[in-house]
Amino acid sequence: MNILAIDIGGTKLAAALIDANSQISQRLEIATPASSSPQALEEALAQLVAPYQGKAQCVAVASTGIIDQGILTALNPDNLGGLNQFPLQQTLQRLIALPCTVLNDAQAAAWAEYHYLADRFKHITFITVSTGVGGGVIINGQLLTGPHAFAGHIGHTQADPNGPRCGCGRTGCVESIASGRAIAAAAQNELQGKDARQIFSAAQNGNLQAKRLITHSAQALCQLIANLKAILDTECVVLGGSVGLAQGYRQQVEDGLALLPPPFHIPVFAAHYKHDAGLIGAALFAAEQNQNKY
Ligand code: ADP
Ligand code: BMX
Ligand code: ZN
Repeated sequence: MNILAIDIGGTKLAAALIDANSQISQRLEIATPASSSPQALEEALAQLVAPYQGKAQCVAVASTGIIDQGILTALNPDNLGGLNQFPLQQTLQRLIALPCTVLNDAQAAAWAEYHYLADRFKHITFITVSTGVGGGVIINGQLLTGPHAFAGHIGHTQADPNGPRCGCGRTGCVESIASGRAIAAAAQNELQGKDARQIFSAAQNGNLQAKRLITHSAQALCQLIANLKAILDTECVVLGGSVGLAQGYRQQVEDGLALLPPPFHIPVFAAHYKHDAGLIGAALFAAEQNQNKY
Protein backbone atom coordinates (compact mmCIF):
# COMPACT_ATOMS: atom_id res chain seq x y z
CA MET A 1 0.00 0.00 0.00
CA ASN A 2 1.38 3.39 -1.00
CA ILE A 3 0.15 6.64 0.46
CA LEU A 4 0.55 9.86 -1.48
CA ALA A 5 1.73 12.32 1.18
CA ILE A 6 1.59 16.07 0.56
CA ASP A 7 3.13 18.82 2.69
CA ILE A 8 1.76 22.33 2.14
CA GLY A 9 3.98 25.04 3.63
CA GLY A 10 4.12 28.80 3.25
CA THR A 11 7.22 28.51 1.03
CA LYS A 12 7.07 25.09 -0.62
CA LEU A 13 4.71 22.26 -1.49
CA ALA A 14 6.19 18.76 -1.28
CA ALA A 15 4.81 15.36 -2.23
CA ALA A 16 6.08 11.78 -2.08
CA LEU A 17 4.94 8.19 -1.96
CA ILE A 18 5.24 6.55 1.46
CA ASP A 19 5.07 2.77 1.84
CA ALA A 20 3.96 0.69 4.83
CA ASN A 21 7.48 0.92 6.34
CA SER A 22 7.51 4.74 6.11
CA GLN A 23 9.99 4.53 3.23
CA ILE A 24 9.77 7.57 1.02
CA SER A 25 10.11 7.64 -2.77
CA GLN A 26 9.42 9.87 -5.79
CA ARG A 27 9.67 13.06 -3.72
CA LEU A 28 8.84 16.27 -5.59
CA GLU A 29 8.82 19.89 -4.48
CA ILE A 30 7.40 23.08 -6.02
CA ALA A 31 7.12 26.64 -4.71
CA THR A 32 3.95 27.70 -2.89
CA PRO A 33 2.21 30.16 -5.25
CA ALA A 34 2.99 33.73 -4.22
CA SER A 35 -0.56 34.85 -4.79
CA SER A 36 -2.44 32.13 -3.01
CA SER A 37 -5.85 32.78 -4.43
CA PRO A 38 -7.84 29.55 -4.05
CA GLN A 39 -7.41 29.00 -7.81
CA ALA A 40 -3.63 29.44 -7.65
CA LEU A 41 -3.33 26.93 -4.80
CA GLU A 42 -5.63 24.47 -6.56
CA GLU A 43 -3.57 24.75 -9.77
CA ALA A 44 -0.33 24.21 -7.87
CA LEU A 45 -1.80 21.14 -6.12
CA ALA A 46 -3.01 19.78 -9.47
CA GLN A 47 0.51 20.16 -10.88
CA LEU A 48 2.00 18.50 -7.79
CA VAL A 49 -0.26 15.43 -7.75
CA ALA A 50 -0.39 14.79 -11.52
CA PRO A 51 2.70 12.49 -11.61
CA TYR A 52 1.21 10.26 -8.88
CA GLN A 53 -2.07 9.34 -10.60
CA GLY A 54 -2.63 5.59 -10.21
CA LYS A 55 0.33 5.13 -7.85
CA ALA A 56 -1.34 5.44 -4.42
CA GLN A 57 -4.38 4.13 -2.58
CA CYS A 58 -5.03 7.20 -0.45
CA VAL A 59 -3.80 10.74 0.17
CA ALA A 60 -2.39 12.16 3.44
CA VAL A 61 -1.89 15.90 3.76
CA ALA A 62 0.13 17.92 6.25
CA SER A 63 -0.69 21.58 5.76
CA THR A 64 0.12 24.93 7.25
CA GLY A 65 -2.94 26.54 8.84
CA ILE A 66 -5.69 25.39 11.18
CA ILE A 67 -6.97 22.23 9.54
CA ASP A 68 -10.41 21.57 10.94
CA GLN A 69 -13.00 19.29 9.29
CA GLY A 70 -10.99 19.29 6.08
CA ILE A 71 -10.95 23.10 5.76
CA LEU A 72 -7.71 25.11 5.88
CA THR A 73 -8.06 28.39 7.79
CA ALA A 74 -4.93 30.51 7.95
CA LEU A 75 -4.22 31.89 11.41
CA ASN A 76 -1.57 34.05 9.77
CA PRO A 77 -2.88 34.72 6.24
CA ASP A 78 0.39 36.56 5.40
CA ASN A 79 2.08 33.14 5.27
CA LEU A 80 -0.19 31.97 2.48
CA GLY A 81 -0.19 35.08 0.33
CA GLY A 82 -3.39 36.29 1.98
CA LEU A 83 -5.36 33.07 1.44
CA ASN A 84 -7.70 32.59 4.34
CA GLN A 85 -10.08 29.68 3.84
CA PHE A 86 -9.62 26.74 1.50
CA PRO A 87 -11.57 23.47 1.16
CA LEU A 88 -8.42 21.36 1.24
CA GLN A 89 -9.80 17.85 1.64
CA GLN A 90 -12.56 18.32 -0.93
CA THR A 91 -10.18 19.88 -3.47
CA LEU A 92 -7.65 17.05 -3.25
CA GLN A 93 -10.33 14.37 -3.42
CA ARG A 94 -11.59 16.02 -6.58
CA LEU A 95 -8.08 16.29 -8.07
CA ILE A 96 -6.97 12.72 -7.44
CA ALA A 97 -10.19 10.79 -6.70
CA LEU A 98 -8.83 9.04 -3.60
CA PRO A 99 -9.80 9.23 0.09
CA CYS A 100 -7.86 12.06 1.72
CA THR A 101 -6.85 12.67 5.36
CA VAL A 102 -5.73 16.19 6.33
CA LEU A 103 -3.81 17.47 9.35
CA ASN A 104 -1.84 20.56 10.37
CA ASP A 105 1.80 20.34 9.20
CA ALA A 106 3.43 20.63 12.63
CA GLN A 107 0.91 18.27 14.22
CA ALA A 108 1.77 15.75 11.49
CA ALA A 109 5.52 16.20 11.98
CA ALA A 110 5.08 15.79 15.75
CA TRP A 111 3.33 12.48 15.11
CA ALA A 112 6.23 11.21 12.97
CA GLU A 113 8.88 12.30 15.44
CA TYR A 114 6.91 10.79 18.32
CA HIS A 115 6.87 7.43 16.53
CA TYR A 116 10.65 7.64 16.35
CA LEU A 117 11.05 8.61 20.03
CA ALA A 118 8.20 6.59 21.57
CA ASP A 119 10.51 4.11 23.33
CA ARG A 120 12.09 6.95 25.28
CA PHE A 121 9.42 9.64 25.69
CA LYS A 122 5.63 9.89 25.92
CA HIS A 123 5.44 13.71 26.10
CA ILE A 124 7.15 15.59 23.28
CA THR A 125 6.66 18.89 21.46
CA PHE A 126 7.67 19.41 17.84
CA ILE A 127 8.45 22.96 16.76
CA THR A 128 8.88 23.95 13.14
CA VAL A 129 10.77 27.18 12.50
CA SER A 130 10.05 27.70 8.83
CA THR A 131 7.95 30.30 6.97
CA GLY A 132 6.09 30.58 10.28
CA VAL A 133 6.57 28.91 13.64
CA GLY A 134 4.30 25.92 14.18
CA GLY A 135 3.93 23.28 16.84
CA GLY A 136 2.60 19.83 17.55
CA VAL A 137 2.14 18.51 21.07
CA ILE A 138 2.13 14.86 22.13
CA ILE A 139 0.80 14.20 25.60
CA ASN A 140 0.93 10.71 27.03
CA GLY A 141 1.42 9.28 23.55
CA GLN A 142 -1.59 11.14 22.09
CA LEU A 143 -1.53 13.93 19.51
CA LEU A 144 -3.24 16.98 21.00
CA THR A 145 -5.43 18.66 18.37
CA GLY A 146 -8.08 20.26 20.57
CA PRO A 147 -11.79 20.68 19.83
CA HIS A 148 -11.13 23.00 16.87
CA ALA A 149 -7.77 21.61 15.70
CA PHE A 150 -6.09 24.78 17.02
CA ALA A 151 -3.91 23.09 19.66
CA GLY A 152 -0.19 23.51 19.14
CA HIS A 153 -0.25 26.93 17.46
CA ILE A 154 2.57 27.91 19.79
CA GLY A 155 4.07 30.35 17.28
CA HIS A 156 1.24 32.67 18.27
CA THR A 157 2.10 32.92 21.93
CA GLN A 158 3.64 36.24 22.90
CA ALA A 159 7.41 36.62 22.94
CA ASP A 160 7.61 40.42 23.25
CA PRO A 161 4.73 42.79 24.08
CA ASN A 162 6.68 45.53 22.27
CA GLY A 163 7.47 43.33 19.30
CA PRO A 164 6.20 43.53 15.72
CA ARG A 165 2.56 43.05 14.83
CA CYS A 166 2.00 39.45 13.76
CA GLY A 167 -0.03 38.53 10.69
CA CYS A 168 -2.53 36.83 13.05
CA GLY A 169 -3.38 40.25 14.49
CA ARG A 170 -1.62 39.90 17.85
CA THR A 171 1.52 41.79 18.87
CA GLY A 172 4.94 40.26 19.33
CA CYS A 173 4.09 36.60 18.65
CA VAL A 174 7.05 34.18 18.60
CA GLU A 175 6.36 33.80 14.87
CA SER A 176 6.68 37.56 14.31
CA ILE A 177 10.25 37.40 15.68
CA ALA A 178 11.63 33.92 15.11
CA SER A 179 10.21 32.65 11.79
CA GLY A 180 11.97 32.73 8.44
CA ARG A 181 9.61 35.46 7.28
CA ALA A 182 10.26 37.47 10.46
CA ILE A 183 14.03 37.18 10.11
CA ALA A 184 13.76 38.45 6.53
CA ALA A 185 11.32 41.24 7.49
CA ALA A 186 13.63 42.56 10.21
CA ALA A 187 16.66 42.74 7.89
CA GLN A 188 17.95 46.22 7.10
CA ASN A 189 20.63 47.93 5.00
CA GLU A 190 22.88 45.40 3.26
CA LEU A 191 20.49 42.52 4.15
CA GLN A 192 17.26 44.21 3.11
CA GLY A 193 15.29 42.09 0.63
CA LYS A 194 17.20 38.91 1.45
CA ASP A 195 15.37 35.77 2.58
CA ALA A 196 16.19 33.75 5.70
CA ARG A 197 18.35 31.28 3.77
CA GLN A 198 20.50 34.13 2.44
CA ILE A 199 20.66 35.70 5.90
CA PHE A 200 21.94 32.41 7.36
CA SER A 201 24.67 32.24 4.76
CA ALA A 202 25.56 35.91 5.44
CA ALA A 203 25.89 34.97 9.14
CA GLN A 204 28.22 32.12 8.20
CA ASN A 205 30.32 34.64 6.30
CA GLY A 206 30.58 36.75 9.44
CA ASN A 207 27.88 39.39 8.85
CA LEU A 208 27.09 40.80 12.30
CA GLN A 209 23.54 41.94 11.56
CA ALA A 210 22.71 38.47 10.22
CA LYS A 211 24.13 36.87 13.35
CA ARG A 212 22.07 39.23 15.52
CA LEU A 213 18.84 38.42 13.66
CA ILE A 214 19.43 34.68 14.08
CA THR A 215 20.31 35.04 17.76
CA HIS A 216 17.13 37.05 18.32
CA SER A 217 15.12 34.24 16.71
CA ALA A 218 16.87 31.55 18.77
CA GLN A 219 16.28 33.53 21.98
CA ALA A 220 12.54 33.75 21.28
CA LEU A 221 12.59 29.98 20.76
CA CYS A 222 14.30 29.46 24.14
CA GLN A 223 11.60 31.41 25.95
CA LEU A 224 8.92 29.50 24.07
CA ILE A 225 10.48 26.18 25.06
CA ALA A 226 10.77 27.25 28.71
CA ASN A 227 7.08 28.23 28.63
CA LEU A 228 6.17 24.86 27.12
CA LYS A 229 8.10 23.07 29.84
CA ALA A 230 6.20 25.02 32.49
CA ILE A 231 2.80 24.49 30.87
CA LEU A 232 3.09 20.90 29.66
CA ASP A 233 6.11 19.35 31.39
CA THR A 234 7.07 18.24 27.90
CA GLU A 235 10.06 15.86 28.10
CA CYS A 236 11.89 17.01 25.00
CA VAL A 237 11.55 19.34 22.05
CA VAL A 238 12.15 18.33 18.44
CA LEU A 239 13.12 21.12 16.07
CA GLY A 240 12.26 21.06 12.38
CA GLY A 241 11.64 23.40 9.44
CA SER A 242 14.38 24.85 7.27
CA VAL A 243 15.34 27.49 9.85
CA GLY A 244 15.09 25.01 12.75
CA LEU A 245 17.33 22.57 10.87
CA ALA A 246 19.80 25.20 9.62
CA GLN A 247 23.38 24.69 10.68
CA GLY A 248 24.10 25.93 14.20
CA TYR A 249 20.53 27.00 15.02
CA ARG A 250 19.59 24.10 17.32
CA GLN A 251 22.88 24.56 19.18
CA GLN A 252 22.12 28.25 19.78
CA VAL A 253 18.71 27.35 21.17
CA GLU A 254 20.22 24.69 23.41
CA ASP A 255 22.94 27.07 24.64
CA GLY A 256 20.33 29.75 25.43
CA LEU A 257 18.17 27.27 27.30
CA ALA A 258 21.14 26.20 29.43
CA LEU A 259 21.31 29.80 30.76
CA LEU A 260 17.77 29.53 32.20
CA PRO A 261 17.13 28.00 35.63
CA PRO A 262 17.41 24.16 35.76
CA PRO A 263 13.65 23.39 35.95
CA PHE A 264 13.38 24.77 32.39
CA HIS A 265 16.17 22.61 30.97
CA ILE A 266 15.05 20.07 28.42
CA PRO A 267 16.75 18.24 25.54
CA VAL A 268 16.32 19.84 22.11
CA PHE A 269 16.73 17.38 19.22
CA ALA A 270 16.89 17.98 15.48
CA ALA A 271 14.01 16.28 13.65
CA HIS A 272 15.02 12.71 12.84
CA TYR A 273 12.97 12.85 9.62
CA LYS A 274 14.39 16.28 8.80
CA HIS A 275 12.39 17.95 6.00
CA ASP A 276 10.19 14.86 5.56
CA ALA A 277 8.67 14.82 9.05
CA GLY A 278 5.36 16.34 7.87
CA LEU A 279 5.05 13.92 4.94
CA ILE A 280 5.83 10.85 7.05
CA GLY A 281 3.64 11.94 9.97
CA ALA A 282 0.65 12.63 7.72
CA ALA A 283 1.07 9.17 6.17
CA LEU A 284 1.31 7.46 9.58
CA PHE A 285 -1.76 9.34 10.78
CA ALA A 286 -3.77 8.50 7.63
CA ALA A 287 -2.80 4.81 7.82
CA GLU A 288 -3.99 4.67 11.43
CA GLN A 289 -7.25 6.50 10.64
CA ASN A 290 -7.98 4.21 7.69
CA GLN A 291 -7.25 1.14 9.79
CA ASN A 292 -9.79 2.31 12.34
CA LYS A 293 -12.34 2.99 9.62
CA TYR A 294 -12.36 -0.18 7.55
P1 ADP B 1 7.71 25.71 4.57
O1 ADP B 1 7.48 26.83 5.51
O2 ADP B 1 7.07 25.90 3.24
O3 ADP B 1 7.37 24.37 5.19
P2 ADP B 1 10.62 25.60 4.98
O4 ADP B 1 10.59 24.68 6.14
O5 ADP B 1 11.62 25.31 3.90
O6 ADP B 1 9.25 25.66 4.19
O7 ADP B 1 10.84 27.07 5.54
C1 ADP B 1 10.94 28.16 4.69
C2 ADP B 1 11.79 29.24 5.34
O8 ADP B 1 13.10 28.71 5.64
C3 ADP B 1 12.03 30.43 4.44
O9 ADP B 1 11.99 31.59 5.25
C4 ADP B 1 13.43 30.21 3.87
O10 ADP B 1 14.11 31.42 3.56
C5 ADP B 1 14.12 29.51 5.03
N1 ADP B 1 15.21 28.61 4.61
C6 ADP B 1 15.21 27.73 3.58
N2 ADP B 1 16.38 27.07 3.50
C7 ADP B 1 17.15 27.54 4.52
C8 ADP B 1 18.48 27.26 4.98
N3 ADP B 1 19.26 26.37 4.36
N4 ADP B 1 18.93 27.92 6.08
C9 ADP B 1 18.15 28.82 6.71
N5 ADP B 1 16.90 29.14 6.31
C10 ADP B 1 16.40 28.51 5.24
C1 BMX C 1 1.63 29.45 11.10
C2 BMX C 1 0.31 28.73 10.90
C3 BMX C 1 0.42 27.29 11.42
C4 BMX C 1 1.61 26.55 10.84
C5 BMX C 1 2.89 27.36 11.04
C6 BMX C 1 4.09 26.73 10.33
C7 BMX C 1 -0.95 29.60 9.00
C8 BMX C 1 -1.13 29.61 7.51
N1 BMX C 1 -0.03 28.76 9.49
O1 BMX C 1 1.83 29.66 12.45
O2 BMX C 1 -0.76 26.57 11.15
O3 BMX C 1 1.72 25.27 11.42
O4 BMX C 1 2.70 28.70 10.53
O5 BMX C 1 3.81 26.67 8.95
O6 BMX C 1 -1.62 30.33 9.69
P1 BMX C 1 4.92 26.71 7.81
O7 BMX C 1 4.26 27.26 6.59
O8 BMX C 1 6.02 27.55 8.28
O9 BMX C 1 5.34 25.28 7.63
ZN1 ZN D 1 0.61 35.59 15.72
